[in-house]
Amino acid sequence: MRLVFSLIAYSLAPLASHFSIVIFLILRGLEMDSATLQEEIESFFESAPPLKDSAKITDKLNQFIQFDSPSLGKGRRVVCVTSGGTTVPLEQRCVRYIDNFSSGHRGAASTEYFIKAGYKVIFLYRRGTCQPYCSSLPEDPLLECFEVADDSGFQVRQSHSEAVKGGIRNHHAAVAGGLLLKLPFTTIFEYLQMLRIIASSMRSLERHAMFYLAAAVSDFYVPWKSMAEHKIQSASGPLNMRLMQVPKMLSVLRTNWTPMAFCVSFKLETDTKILLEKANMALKKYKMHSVVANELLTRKEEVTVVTGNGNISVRRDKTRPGSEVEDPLVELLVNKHSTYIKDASLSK
Ligand code: 9Z3
Repeated sequence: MRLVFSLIAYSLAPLASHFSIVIFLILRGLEMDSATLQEEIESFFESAPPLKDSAKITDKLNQFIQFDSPSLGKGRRVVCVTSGGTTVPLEQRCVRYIDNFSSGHRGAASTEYFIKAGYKVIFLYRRGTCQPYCSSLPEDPLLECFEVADDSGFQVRQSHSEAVKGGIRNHHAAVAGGLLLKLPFTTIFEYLQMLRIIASSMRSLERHAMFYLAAAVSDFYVPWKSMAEHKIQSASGPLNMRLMQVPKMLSVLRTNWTPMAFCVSFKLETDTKILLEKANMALKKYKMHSVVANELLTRKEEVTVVTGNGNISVRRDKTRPGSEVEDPLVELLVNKHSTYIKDASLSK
């Protein structure tokens, strides 16, 4: 790529017309941009603490993707749903960290709708956040759903028995049926390393792969090597800290890791005035197929799906009690994914 840019640029430069100089500068700019991003990404991964169990995770992923589809799952669609916020540790033996807000509800609910629509789901989630098939359970299911029986065994409380039975049944069916693989992360380092491994295992699925990137990912981080090893001491006075920018992995995901996958990212803002403009920028800059724009306070009621062909507003059906915006949202994206797969077969 770099060579091509240089060749075109250098062959145009001698023309010395105004036009060729402009092209020359644009191409040089593009070349520099992609080279710098590549360097930033390499330096991020090199400086990250090695991911524990990466070989085990790769094995699990390969087994999951190949299960019931010996031809590397070409017929079956697989979606990677990311969910929850990443943490940014401030100390290597971490006592303090910066967090990104996300309860994990969007990711967990969407996972259930994707499975219903016939997808296999890789659920990459932040430890401790909402889980699929648990939305009807109380906050502390173990302590609130069970009671000690007379014979000193324990039983499900009558009031929660339907929710517990339904949750266990659906979760078991999804996992045993090879439709759900759950992988937990905590830090930004774990999240991005796992996303890269997942992308490389999904590459062979080509257009049948989808990314649904609902996790709230930190934009800033402290490089592992420049991070304090021990707990930062407050006796030293106010804390000055320089955070590096996390390189935007969305563009490498799209162009290098899984170039054929259908990619949906999310844009969260608290100021509605800039939301759609930012989502549009993300669509173009990272070459996403769709960007789901949502505002923090109304995110459970409505979202806007921003695409190259215009914006689509998606709302929760208020007339149905318990309805969720993820239901029509996933339906819309599944249809878009179908069109994307069909387009490839038409152009063959
Ligand atoms: C989202 O926008 C999600 O929809 C929410 C879901 C995190 C708001 P909950 O988990 O909330 O149901 O409580 N996720 C993406 C947020 C994000 O970090 N996006 C980046 C950005 O906006 C782009 S990758 O810059």
